[in-house]
Amino acid sequence: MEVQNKKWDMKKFSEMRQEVLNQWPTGKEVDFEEAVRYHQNLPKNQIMTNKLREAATKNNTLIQPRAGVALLDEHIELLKFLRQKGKADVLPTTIDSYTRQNRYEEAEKGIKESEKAGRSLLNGFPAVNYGVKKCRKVIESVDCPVQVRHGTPDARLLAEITLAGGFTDFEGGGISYNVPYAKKISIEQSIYYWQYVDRLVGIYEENGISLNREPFGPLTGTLVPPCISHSIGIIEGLLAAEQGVRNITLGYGQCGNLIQDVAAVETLKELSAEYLKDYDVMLTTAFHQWMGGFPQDEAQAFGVISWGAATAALSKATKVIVKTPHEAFGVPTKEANAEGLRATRQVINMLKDQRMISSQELEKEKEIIKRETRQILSKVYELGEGDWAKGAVRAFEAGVLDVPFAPSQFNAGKILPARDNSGAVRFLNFGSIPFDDKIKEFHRRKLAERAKAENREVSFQMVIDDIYAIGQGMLVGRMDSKIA
Ligand code: 8ZB
Repeated sequence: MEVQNKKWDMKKFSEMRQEVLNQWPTGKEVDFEEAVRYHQNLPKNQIMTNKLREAATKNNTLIQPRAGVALLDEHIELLKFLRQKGKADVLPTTIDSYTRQNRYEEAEKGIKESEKAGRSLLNGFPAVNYGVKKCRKVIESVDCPVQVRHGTPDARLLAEITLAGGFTDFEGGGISYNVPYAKKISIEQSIYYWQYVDRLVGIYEENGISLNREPFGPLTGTLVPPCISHSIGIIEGLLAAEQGVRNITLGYGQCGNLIQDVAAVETLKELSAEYLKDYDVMLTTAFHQWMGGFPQDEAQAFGVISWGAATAALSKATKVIVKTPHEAFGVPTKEANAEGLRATRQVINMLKDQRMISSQELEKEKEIIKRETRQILSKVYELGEGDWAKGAVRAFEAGVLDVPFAPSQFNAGKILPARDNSGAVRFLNFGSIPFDDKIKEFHRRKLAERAKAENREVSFQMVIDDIYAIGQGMLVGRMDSKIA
């Protein structure tokens, strides 16, 4: 198989569909025509694209938690709680790890054991096992749009069931839900699986049902330079649009330096509009509060959460994905989850009418991110001989696309990021990223400034120190100044 960025024809899609729907008994509940009618009757306020369009028009930033538990009633109660006590604008359903790996037998056991124990023993909601009707129970219990959030290289059946089940937004992509999540699945394979998901969404669109797709911006979540996540997000956006997707939210994970982060969200908007100009798509943005290691202390965690909220508001991201004070420990209680939302809401409200002053520094940072992203994407396009899917596969082989700290054996893993003296994420190792000398020189100079300030050499130790810094109460990993 060589994957191509070309819209699938109905024959190819329908043949695969039979196979997909047979993967688990609940696949039989999917009746596409009936699902279209179900969506036609959904209240307007439960359609994600409506909420996103309204927020984008008014320059508002929506707040969204992550949440998912094993038992249906408990999951419904959780979502209602986050809406009522956390004032979430839009809700998620986070899928458990077994389902993400297509291990539905084990998910089934997880449900049974959770029922026995009377509490969730899975780390998310096993939507495939529950099937279409039970997904609709979730949707009908709340009064806002609900998105599927997961981490699944092969999400074909999950998409069939949840979209037929009334979810109006589906996270992920062929690169962003493979490279950070899987070791052994080729990029080609996961792009192919995700073309199916995108084509499915495209077919809903062709039937008048507006759905949203959101590539997973943060990737590994730790010190990912903006140009890397921008390049991958834009490629996934292009692949989705080719299959008929009309509404795309591109994501970015907070790095921690305000100017770099605002520059990142602004350039994500500008670059994606530029690269997707030939497609009729609505583009919006999702800002993820810090995705790396968190402090254990809840008060410190609220500091991190609030700084993410401030950055989201100042960058005018369409949506912010909210962390909780339990982040360092795992799946949060619903109370902690609502607290993260309320802290975020407070800051967003206080900043919504303020703007970042356009400064030379901000403009310079934007220019750098744009040049870097364009240089990467040009090379991807060249390697693919004009085909973004082929280009993506070959770019990973060549290390032209390279995600730091990713488990995938199809990722070169040669680049190394480190913070500069103001905490912006720079490149310590370029691997095979195709930057020109001017950009390489810029990164070297920025890291040299930090080295001088800390009176040490630029080295791998900085990378390690930076990985742990926020969890230890800092942004830049200067080993002399931990507070925790
Ligand atoms: C890649 C996403 C990781 C983030 C959170 C983690 C982390 C995962 C759940 C969840 C609430 C869940 N996360 N699963 N949050 N409920 N079932 O996603 O804590 O922040």
